[in-house]
Amino acid sequence: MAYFPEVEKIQYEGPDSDNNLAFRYYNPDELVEGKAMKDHLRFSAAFWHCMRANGSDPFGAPTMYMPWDDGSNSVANAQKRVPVFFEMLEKLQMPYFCFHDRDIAPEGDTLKETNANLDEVVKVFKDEMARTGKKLLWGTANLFGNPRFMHGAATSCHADSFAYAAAQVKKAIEVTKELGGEGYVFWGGREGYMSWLNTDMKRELDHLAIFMHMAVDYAKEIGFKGQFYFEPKPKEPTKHQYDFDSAACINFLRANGLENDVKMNIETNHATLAGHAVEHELDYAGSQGMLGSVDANNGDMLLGWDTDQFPTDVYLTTKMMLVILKYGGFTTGGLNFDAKRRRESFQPLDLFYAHIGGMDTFARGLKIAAEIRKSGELENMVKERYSSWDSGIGADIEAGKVCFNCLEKYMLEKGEVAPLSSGRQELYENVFNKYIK
Ligand code: XUL
Ligand code: CO
Repeated sequence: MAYFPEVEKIQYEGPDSDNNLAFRYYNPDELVEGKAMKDHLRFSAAFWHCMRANGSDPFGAPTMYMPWDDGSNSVANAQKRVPVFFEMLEKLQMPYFCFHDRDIAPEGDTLKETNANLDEVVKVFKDEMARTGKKLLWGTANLFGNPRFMHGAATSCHADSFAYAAAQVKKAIEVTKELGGEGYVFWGGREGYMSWLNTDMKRELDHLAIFMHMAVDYAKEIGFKGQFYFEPKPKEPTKHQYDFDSAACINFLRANGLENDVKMNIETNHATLAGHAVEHELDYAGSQGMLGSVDANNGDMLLGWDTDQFPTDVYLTTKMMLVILKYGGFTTGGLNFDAKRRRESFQPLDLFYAHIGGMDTFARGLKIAAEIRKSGELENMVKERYSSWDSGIGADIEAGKVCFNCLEKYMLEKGEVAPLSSGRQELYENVFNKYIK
């Protein structure tokens, strides 16, 4: 169409295709475990990375070639970006998108003006959504960019920053509802601290809980039915982010009575920064009944920051899909590409190569994960590893039938534990590898 004339709608052509503008694995209607791939994967593109990441870094100027953008901070320019984004979604067969309030519309001089700007751009989103049938996976608010949030937003030492953030999130939830959003994400931004010396941690954490409760209450008040998510990230921009990882976030939610209203949005690169593998983060959230959605990307093991690269590692996506399938798949959530092109990949066409790669890598991971599950080989090995819990003393412990006294008696009679079995990590890795085809 208008903005990407060199790209036709991307079609599935199969693994042997030589066409780099085709899917080799993502075949939206193909059934995997009885469900269409598109319904398993629920792909989403991030407006901020696609339309606003200009390629600048701390050492260099913007590099991205975006001929549709006049570079100004006007509402008209913000509106012009929207159909470009939707043309990209259409050509990629991408069913969902996500946005931050400040990515889609510029701030004005007052909150009132800023809200009015947002409304003007939201109108264009509504039109484009109606025209294309694309849907909003989740919305969120940028509570970290403006200097008024330099000390944080909900956890700021300044009450006014908290109040502004609340007003901003109120509006962002309203807009998300207006666009039929299926979720709303809290990501800490600057909800953390740099120096312990100047920080009242308990007070900040209490404020964060008050803030999230207000958001949840307001959503109920206006009838917003979308799912709330909390997105962990251990550092960057602050040294100690309160939303460090799944375990820390879930502890915070439970400690503050938010566990029934908020699930987790797990991002691969954030898991890595926390010193975890993403499958660990997903499984932790899933095991607690809180696996909601995924920000799909990849970091660079040699760089210690949030590089937000597109995922191209089939081992990674296979493990991710194994966890996601294990917990029954997505309901409200999906795979949102919170990923951007490298600054050297500056041409519009690179947006397509980037997303095609990410989509294909997840589709391939899904198919391999389904094969692994179908064979039951790995599952049976794990089951066998824990078999001492299926009968005898193990089953009694799990059933809560025994106490320390009984276990002492049992062990005094037995004298020593039964022979242990090998962990066979290398065998597990070999078996897993066997399926990567
Ligand atoms: C930041 C990040 C955010 C959240 C939404 O690292 O991942 O884009 O996904 O605010
Ligand atoms: Co993210």
